[in-house]
Amino acid sequence: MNEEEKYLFDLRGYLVVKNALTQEQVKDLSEIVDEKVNGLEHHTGGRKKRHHQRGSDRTWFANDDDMAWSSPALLDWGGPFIDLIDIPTIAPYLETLLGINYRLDHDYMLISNKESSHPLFLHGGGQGAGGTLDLVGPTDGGQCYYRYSNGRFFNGLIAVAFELNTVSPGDGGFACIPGSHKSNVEVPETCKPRPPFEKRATGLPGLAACEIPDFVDRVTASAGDAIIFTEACQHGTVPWNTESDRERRTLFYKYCPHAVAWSPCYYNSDHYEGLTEHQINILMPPSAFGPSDRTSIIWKKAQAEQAELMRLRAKGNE
Ligand SMILES: O=C(O)CCC(=O)C(=O)O
Repeated sequence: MNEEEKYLFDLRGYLVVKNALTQEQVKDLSEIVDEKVNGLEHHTGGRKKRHHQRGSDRTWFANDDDMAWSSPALLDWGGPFIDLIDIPTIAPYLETLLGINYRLDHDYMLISNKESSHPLFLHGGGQGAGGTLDLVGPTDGGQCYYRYSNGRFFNGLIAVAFELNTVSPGDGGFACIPGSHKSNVEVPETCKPRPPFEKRATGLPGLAACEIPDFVDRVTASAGDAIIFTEACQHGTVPWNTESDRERRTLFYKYCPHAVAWSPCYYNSDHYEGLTEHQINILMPPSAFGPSDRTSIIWKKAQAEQAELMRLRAKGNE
């Protein structure tokens, strides 16, 4: 991360990393998304509708009988999705913004197209500015933080958003209030799109594209670019322009310092094949000790016990 990028990240709370993915990676990932998304089509009222999300913040299971740690994740799609855990074009940014012991907390995919045009819901916000409107604002214990001191960045959560298709001006997509990661004042009334989480119902109004204030940056990117942002920066999704023939396909990989956890579910590195030592460390559950020998013994044991349980259950079902 060069000096200009450090300056801009501190100033605005986000950066666009050009060509974070090679065109070959974009192609490989897109082909898998095509295959999986078609498989996920479901019917609503006689009309075929595409699921817009896969993976999750890992706060829910796909099935009631899912085992612990098996909440939906993009990593389950394997291959190039596993590679993204730790790629050389992104790793130096994560090290600078989070320190060397960072972990992947959760991942998900967002697809926007002609059929999906949700209102803007801004969330996040440094210094508690997200307030009670934030998803985890009332409960996060201050983990949505941004700080720079003694020449180091400190972030409670860093999102890496890989764009698989180009997002041009006017399309919609990622947007944020630059600098809001350092603001001390709550988001203005004009940007309060939804009531508190517990009072939400579907279809509540947010901000339509035409109502979005000028101080919100609508960020464009080319296929293969990655938008890196701190969750402390107020951000959200601008409704997709239904006139656009393009589809937005974004893969989010969200990282935090090793001692921090957002998701109540952890990855189980046994579920994925061919991981490097560094990838295993990045998937480790949280602790203030980082991926040390002491902590890995504990998690290896937990994973071995889960494997044994799966084996016994499978045997019981024979
Ligand atoms: O890129 C976007 O559409 C925003 C996604 C978002 O709000 C989030 O991941 O928290």
